[in-house]
Amino acid sequence: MTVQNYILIIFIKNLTTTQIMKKSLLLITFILNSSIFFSQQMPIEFNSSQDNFIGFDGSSFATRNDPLDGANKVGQFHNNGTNANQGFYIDVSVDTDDKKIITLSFYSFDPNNHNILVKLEGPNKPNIQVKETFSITAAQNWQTITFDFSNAKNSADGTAAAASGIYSRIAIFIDDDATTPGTYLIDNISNGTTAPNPNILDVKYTDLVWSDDFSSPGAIDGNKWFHQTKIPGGGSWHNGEVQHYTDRIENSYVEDGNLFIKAIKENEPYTDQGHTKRYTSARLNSKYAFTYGRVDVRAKLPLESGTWPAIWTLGKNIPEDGGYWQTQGYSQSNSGWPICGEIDIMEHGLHNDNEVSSALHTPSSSGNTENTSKQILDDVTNNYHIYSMNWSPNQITFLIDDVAYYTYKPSTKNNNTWPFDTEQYLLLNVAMGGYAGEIASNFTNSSMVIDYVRVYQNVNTASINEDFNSNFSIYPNPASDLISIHTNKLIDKVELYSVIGQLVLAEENTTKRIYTQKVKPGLYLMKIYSDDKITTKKILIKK
Ligand SMILES: [Ca+2]
Ligand SMILES: [Ca+2]
Repeated sequence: MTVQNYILIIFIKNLTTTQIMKKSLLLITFILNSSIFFSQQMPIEFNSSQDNFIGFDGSSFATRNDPLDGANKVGQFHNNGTNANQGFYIDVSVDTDDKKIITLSFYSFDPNNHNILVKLEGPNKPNIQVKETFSITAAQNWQTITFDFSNAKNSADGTAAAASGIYSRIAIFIDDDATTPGTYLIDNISNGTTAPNPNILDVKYTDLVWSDDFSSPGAIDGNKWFHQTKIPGGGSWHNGEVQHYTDRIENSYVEDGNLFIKAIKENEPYTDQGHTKRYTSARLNSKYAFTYGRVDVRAKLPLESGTWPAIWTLGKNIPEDGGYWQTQGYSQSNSGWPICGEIDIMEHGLHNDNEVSSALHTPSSSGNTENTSKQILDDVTNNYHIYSMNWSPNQITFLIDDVAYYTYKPSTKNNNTWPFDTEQYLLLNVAMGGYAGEIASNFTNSSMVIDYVRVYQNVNTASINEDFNSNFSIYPNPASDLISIHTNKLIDKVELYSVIGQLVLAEENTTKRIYTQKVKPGLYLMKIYSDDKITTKKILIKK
């Protein structure tokens, strides 16, 4: 390449950039519209703030509790009666190719006859509608109304028009053609598709990369575990806990294939680091840290009042004086808790007996326990349960006995909501008192008993990569309103980029159908994220 040609290319690039700048405002508006549009799927259950209808011509919408079930959220639809065509709409993707029946649950406070007209709108096709007139079987109760869109009518001229393809908006008219004021409730607007399971694992980690099965009796394995014993400043552990953590074999040892972390009420108060305490226990740090993967811990738990067993992780960069990774030089002064991130795989002692909890601590929750869920189990002291955490780049899912029960997946991931793209290490401990409450006066000792700790990742990526691209095909190509992805892999995320590198569409579901009605014609690159890997496909959108 000559210098002159080089300059010419820079000139062309600059020109293109200027043109892009002029269009950027339009493009951003387009992207925002797209993301709002594509985020909404059937069924509409009014549990999300996105399930928000817009009333027009004197109608108004709100969400409220179901009068018959306070735990259920429903939509409240109000007509003020000033206009015979008043109604409500929501932008939602409705695919009518497979299923042409729409049902909704309707609740009337009055016993009168009503009609409901449901209209499906565009894009780029005639609006169609179905109107059902019905009597109220029982006032102040729910009944299901069914709309068959294989016998729909063209909204413009009333001719027969069966639904086909994907519609982008549902409009609902209650007492269409009448100026009847009234307030009604609607729930479960469905076309037979099921809501995606929020707890589905997006990545399955299968390669054992680190573990301890606790098969050698005696002291814990010092190659794998570190005794964290140094008291934080002030002479007490956090949260008002009353124990010393020690490296004595009385407080942590391996026996019968299990690790015992034993909290003890000492006969003679125990003095360490100049502080005398009545209770001792152990707090282990793993000498292994990792980013993403699955952790399985099979354990039995102490249940006595005031005991607080925990299986959890902290960021390796936490500046905690006396923590293993701090002693190894990894501490960063600007990564104090909760900036370092904390993943609580299992805690017991904070709720009812046999009620365990999982939680995340991040800067966005100011360290508070906002992102949390709990489960009541069967006899956590005498029965082993497997406490697991599945941590991918997209979500952290908690499982008990291989059943997923809680997923943390913030829609916006940044340092505040998601300090989880760097290494975390494991902690195992039994605290006493503090948030776990008063210790019973007759407490003597009690143990968390751990059969194994296992960490899985996907390490055999080299062999997978060769075949990885061939696991995915997209069709049709060129595409118009819909791109289907053929694969038997789980999909974490799909992104569509224009040839100038602008993100025009992102889908974080595990969907294999990508709706592109609002994507302009042109050549695009589709990035498919799966199993921590990315494959890129070219796709032409034609209209
Ligand atoms: Ca509902
Ligand atoms: Ca074992």
